[in-house]
Amino acid sequence: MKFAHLSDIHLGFQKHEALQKVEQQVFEKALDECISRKVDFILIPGDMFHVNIPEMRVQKYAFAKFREVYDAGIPVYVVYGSHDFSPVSNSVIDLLAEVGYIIKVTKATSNEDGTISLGFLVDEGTGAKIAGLSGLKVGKDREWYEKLDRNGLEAESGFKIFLFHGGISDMKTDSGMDGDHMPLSLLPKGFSYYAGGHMHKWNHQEFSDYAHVVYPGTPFAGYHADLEENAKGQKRGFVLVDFDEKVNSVDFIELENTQYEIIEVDANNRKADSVNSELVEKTKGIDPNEKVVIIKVAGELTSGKTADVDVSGIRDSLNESGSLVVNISKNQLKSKEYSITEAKGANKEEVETNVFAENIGQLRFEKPDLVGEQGVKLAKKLLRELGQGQLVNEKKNEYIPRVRDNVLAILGVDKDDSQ
Ligand SMILES: [Mn+2]
Repeated sequence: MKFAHLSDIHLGFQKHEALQKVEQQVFEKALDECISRKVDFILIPGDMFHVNIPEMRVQKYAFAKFREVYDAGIPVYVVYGSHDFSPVSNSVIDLLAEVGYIIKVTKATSNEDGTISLGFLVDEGTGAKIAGLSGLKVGKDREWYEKLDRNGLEAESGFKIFLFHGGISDMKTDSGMDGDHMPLSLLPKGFSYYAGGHMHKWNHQEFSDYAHVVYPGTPFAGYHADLEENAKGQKRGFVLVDFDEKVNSVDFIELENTQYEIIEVDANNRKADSVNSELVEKTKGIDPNEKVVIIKVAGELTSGKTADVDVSGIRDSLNESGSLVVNISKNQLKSKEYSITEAKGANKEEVETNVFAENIGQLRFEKPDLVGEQGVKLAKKLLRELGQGQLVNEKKNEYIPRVRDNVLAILGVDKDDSQ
């Protein structure tokens, strides 16, 4: 007998059309694999969707695929994740459960003494007993697990699977995106398999009272950092488990997603010009066609502004060379000469004025309007204008020129000069 374990699919996460396609393809490939390998059931412990109600495009292909799985007679057991759950509203998972394509595992009852009991669900085809807890928003999980009546769960005999969504400190990896963790000891002991969700990297470990604790990780990407990991060679896929009275094997089934190139530039103690030329040089050295290109510039420039590291030209040339998507990260780029000093104030207005006043001294401009008190006034005017939202009934192609023209007027720049 065998089952598949998938998690953190995050359907609907991708915003770029090319990546949305990959996201859908990987998901469909994973479930096609489950069908063709004739698994007895599928486990999905959370974050199947990136939000509780994803856009209709995503719901449509998810329903179509789960319908195929249903028609193949394969039950799908799920618990909620932290992303596809909402405490105040329904989730698309509720709809999938309502039509019978998936089965929600959590059968919790609160006892008078404040503890929580969990019931088992028995998979008809195999007799496997399944219990589990959904992931909740940060901090709440632990409370639930602390109240959990573990004795009842541990006393049950047979082949038992525990589904959970959350980080386990004993399983911690180097990845910084893991968030909150709880100790493994909060989970009931003696289960045959612990099907985890939440951590985005494939991880399988064995402990004395916890036979197999497994995270398949995301099959593609559910955070921006996942794409970067992929570019660096992180394998993605799902887990296939062979079992009878106990687990016989746990295999990682790799799924291809897309191709990547990553360019990293260390800007530490350098000038923007030299960083720019390294970027151009490194860009020439890659073949971006049909690939996701990730560019990371980090470190502290000796002088100039971080905006002097100019990536727009590189983005254009990569796009022209047929790259699928260009992701540029300058979040960790700083400059020694120009760094924003924090400032305090009694209200928003005062904070803004003080931030500008504190920092404007760093600018070296000839024009008197751009420095000193005049400069602060101008900056505040610009901020007010740029902070304006789109009006009701205003189209984007009306909104953008409106704000742009007003800003140019404030700067005293002729509209035609700026083209
Ligand atoms: Mn996740």
